[in-house]
Amino acid sequence: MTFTRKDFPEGFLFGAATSSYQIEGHAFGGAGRTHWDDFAATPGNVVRSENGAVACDHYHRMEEDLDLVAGANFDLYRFSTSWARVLPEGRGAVNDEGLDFYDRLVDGLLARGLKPAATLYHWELPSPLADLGGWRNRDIAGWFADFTEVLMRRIGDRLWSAAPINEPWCVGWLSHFLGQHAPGLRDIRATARAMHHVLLAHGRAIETMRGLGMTNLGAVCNLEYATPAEDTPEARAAAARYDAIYNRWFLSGIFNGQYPAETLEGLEPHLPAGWQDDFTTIGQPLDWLGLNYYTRKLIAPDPGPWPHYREVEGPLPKTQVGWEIYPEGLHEFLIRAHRDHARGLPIHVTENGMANADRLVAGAVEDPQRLSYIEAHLAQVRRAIAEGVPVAGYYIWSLMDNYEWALGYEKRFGLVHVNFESLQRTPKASYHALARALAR
Ligand code: IFM
Repeated sequence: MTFTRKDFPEGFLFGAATSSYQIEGHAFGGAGRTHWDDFAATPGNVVRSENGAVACDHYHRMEEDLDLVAGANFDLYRFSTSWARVLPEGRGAVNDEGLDFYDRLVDGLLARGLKPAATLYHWELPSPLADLGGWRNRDIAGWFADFTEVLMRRIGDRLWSAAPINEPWCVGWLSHFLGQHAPGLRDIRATARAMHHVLLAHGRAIETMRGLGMTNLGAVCNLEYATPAEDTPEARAAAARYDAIYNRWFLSGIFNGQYPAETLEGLEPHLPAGWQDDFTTIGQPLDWLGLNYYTRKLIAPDPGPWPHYREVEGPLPKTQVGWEIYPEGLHEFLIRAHRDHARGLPIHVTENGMANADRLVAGAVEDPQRLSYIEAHLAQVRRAIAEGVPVAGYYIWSLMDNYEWALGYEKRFGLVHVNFESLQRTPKASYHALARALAR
């Protein structure tokens, strides 16, 4: 490692991140069915039709996994909670076993001196709510607020931070326009509604948590840097449209009380009536902003229907999932998010990391590519801090190899290798290097 903890401001937080459906094992502990179980059971959606029924069996191995977080000298663990584990039908009857699980998780973190950073929703919508239209139905904001209340009455008193929804772009665009995530729709009207309702639900959850007296509440958005594929006005306009849909819709909605003009061009006719009146709820004051950053895209104009662009293969080195490695994009987004949206709020890099074709050889995993990736992105974080951006934390995706959604189990993002047959955990070289760099 080319850095240690001392190269960052006093109190800067280093963390590891995971999510419920990707690690817990949804077949265990009385969790209800989710739209990811349905999506994965439909041939062609997920590599080998794999699902999160067992995943890393974190449900039964939680203590061992929390020891791994502490063993790397992290300050914080970012986890998510499954709506369907707490409320198997999405509404109504509570699964006490599910609440007990998250209660033990929070206590286990505190016992190890780790800060619990919770995200309420990381994509596993209960199937009975999907039957009612899921994110297309405005009522989801109320259902989500009710889930928030049930869960946070139980664990909210001991959390270090909480955010309602992980990566609203994935909930809205990736799942309803591109059809690559559950529920797998490709429908512009569904997209517009999901893109709006996900922010409304975010706002209602913040209101609910404030009502319970909780503090340190934030939002977690994923951003992807858009580079024009050629030096033409058309390509620049296409990249700006991509940027508006991916990056600015959510940040502007939450912090600026409006949606970007380039997105309204295509989505406004499909938004629900009265959408402009929801910005007071959507814009509930926050205490921090979380950014998830991995890559950039080269964008070219396209004569087809709105949004009139297409992605072009880029020349930079790529990770196991084919994403170009472009650390400068993280610097750019930290500057932009501070200047245009968060305006002085602490910013946390809530996810950053890479998938690599890691192999266990003689009991060890050498992953120098991951170390370089982390070092390069941390260098951009330090650059932004030096330029006055209040970056307060950096969390690695992910603690361990896990279920990479439509890509199944073969893409390895973890600091810890998981053998998905035996479920044995083996810390990789990057884990050991981080543990040394973060030693107090
Ligand atoms: O695995 C995902 C995670 O669920 C959300 N952010 C990006 C990660 C890598 O694709």
